[in-house]
Amino acid sequence: MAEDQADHTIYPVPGRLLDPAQCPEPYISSMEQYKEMYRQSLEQPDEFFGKLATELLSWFQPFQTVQHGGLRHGDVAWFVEGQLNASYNCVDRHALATPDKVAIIYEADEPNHSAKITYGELLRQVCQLAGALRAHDIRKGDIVAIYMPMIPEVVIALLACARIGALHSVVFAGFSAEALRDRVHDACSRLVLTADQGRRGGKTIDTKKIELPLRASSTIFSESMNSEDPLFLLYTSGSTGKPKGVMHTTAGYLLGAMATVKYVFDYHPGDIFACMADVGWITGHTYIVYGPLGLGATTVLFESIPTYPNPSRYWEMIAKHKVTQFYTAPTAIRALRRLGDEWVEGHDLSSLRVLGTVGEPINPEAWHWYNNTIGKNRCAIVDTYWQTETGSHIITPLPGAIPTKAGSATVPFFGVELAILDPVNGKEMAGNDVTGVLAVKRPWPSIARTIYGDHRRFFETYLKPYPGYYFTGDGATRDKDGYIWIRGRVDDVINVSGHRLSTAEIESALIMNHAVAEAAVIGASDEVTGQCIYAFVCLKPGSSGGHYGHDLTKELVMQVRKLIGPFAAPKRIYLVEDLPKTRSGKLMRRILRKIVAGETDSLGDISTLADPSVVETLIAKVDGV
Ligand code: 6R9
Repeated sequence: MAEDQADHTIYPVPGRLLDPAQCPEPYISSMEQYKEMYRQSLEQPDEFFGKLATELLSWFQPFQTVQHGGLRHGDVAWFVEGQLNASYNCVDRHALATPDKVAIIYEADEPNHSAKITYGELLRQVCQLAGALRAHDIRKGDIVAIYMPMIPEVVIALLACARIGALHSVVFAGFSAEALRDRVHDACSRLVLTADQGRRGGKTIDTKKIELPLRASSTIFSESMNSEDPLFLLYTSGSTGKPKGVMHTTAGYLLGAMATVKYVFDYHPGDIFACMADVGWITGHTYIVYGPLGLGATTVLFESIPTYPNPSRYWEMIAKHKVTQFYTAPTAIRALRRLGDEWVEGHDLSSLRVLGTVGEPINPEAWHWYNNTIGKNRCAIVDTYWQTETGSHIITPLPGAIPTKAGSATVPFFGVELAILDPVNGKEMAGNDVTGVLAVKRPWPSIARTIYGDHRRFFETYLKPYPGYYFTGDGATRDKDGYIWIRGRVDDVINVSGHRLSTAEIESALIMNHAVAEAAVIGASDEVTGQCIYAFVCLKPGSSGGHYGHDLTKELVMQVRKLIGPFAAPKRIYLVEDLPKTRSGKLMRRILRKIVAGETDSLGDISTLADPSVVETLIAKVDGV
């Protein structure tokens, strides 16, 4: 791997963030303070997390044991004996203290249809739905599937389930009926909560009618839950097999969500927190709902898409609501960068302090654009690495403390003890300047506890590959300064003539070309070199066509040779209109691999693609060359 090709320029914490005249004082304001707290979190975890859980959460009954069990046996437990309720923590206590504070800013598909919901109103609505669920005989431990668009009712539905101790299982509203059915069956859900329809980008998305009669009801008291009672299931696809119902429990998950909103986004009272994910994904669960509401923050619920009615939508919204923390995915950043800076100009982005990204490695070009054009070099950029299974961030910079590098997720969060393992012998690779698979050496509060109904699969996927460790499935480098660079899923690593290459790295090299908007790289089998590289390249508007296309592929090959090395040069480059991506923006390289291998009759599940028709177009393209 050519990790030494990375740009190691260090970007210090922007001075503005440390100037009390301009910004609230960050909770962690130096590298030394981070190191000291991190050390404490590992050396005295009971004290560290016991204190944090007492400070951030409200308990019906206090815990006595901070942590129990471990990764070797897959019996992790936190805050044992404690009793609490997530809905009480996210709603009631704030409704009591600050009933008129805005809890949710609903930024509807149509920009002029926004609405605000206070904590007092949120409590009323959550109680109303919780009462209706009880009237339908939904009880503690039952599973309720939620299939709803990005409207306030989806947040209310999550909190109403949590209130009565039912587990929610949100199925992204863009999934097909078939995918919904699989997930409802797997979880034996007792009820499906849905809405009439949603709107996105000016289009109507039909879901269904709400089945539930809502009666005006008085306060529904929240159920007292044990710390380790399950809070929700969330289905996520593995590299093979049917989707897994990842299960999170109450106290540890909620603590992870709240602690990271506080420290990673440096949330202060009065901030306006805007996470652009869909509630159907873990990012929406943790950073639209549980994290911000747990802290009593104002959270933005964005129903639309970044380009509706035009590509200024995000920036207009930030200016309108004076957003302080903004969180999105690299794919959105690249798409907006490609459309040009004129869509950003003229919008007042001065309220922003922290800009976050999540979901995939961010290529340096996109990072710099985010930092310069959106952040005006006066905001912290937090590239947050985590997974559905980790519940909350596990590797990330902290705004006031950690200098950044473009494309590195930097350092572990509190309580997360990382290890880079040799993929062949499973041995830990000590020191800096090492590349291997990324694992975690001990449990942290928000780690998933199991896969619903299949603890064996949980164990075999995450705990058995490297006994004693949680295996992330990602490759990573710890560079000379101890910073972590995520290399992508280990199944996306390509081995050409014994050279290990990361797809992300070659893609990053391709995207440096002014004509390129996006690139996807896969390994194809090759008689001589074992694997060779195929690249699918999406051009910026106006860059495609004719002879230019031919010369461009040569130019791109040269560019990769120059930036990484001759062994990394793609053997073939396809210029394409679109790439196969999931609705959350993840590239499905698996599909490209199958197409290239001619295995188009075994493409597997393509129902999660944002646009399944791209598959046919790609097949035609590959066959035609
Ligand atoms: C939160 C979320 C998890 C996978 C993960 C990794 C990739 C997420 C990343 C990142 C590089 C980051 N990933 N954040 N890769 N840098 N900052 O996305 O959860 O949908 O479960 O995906 O996403 O490959 O293993 P999930």
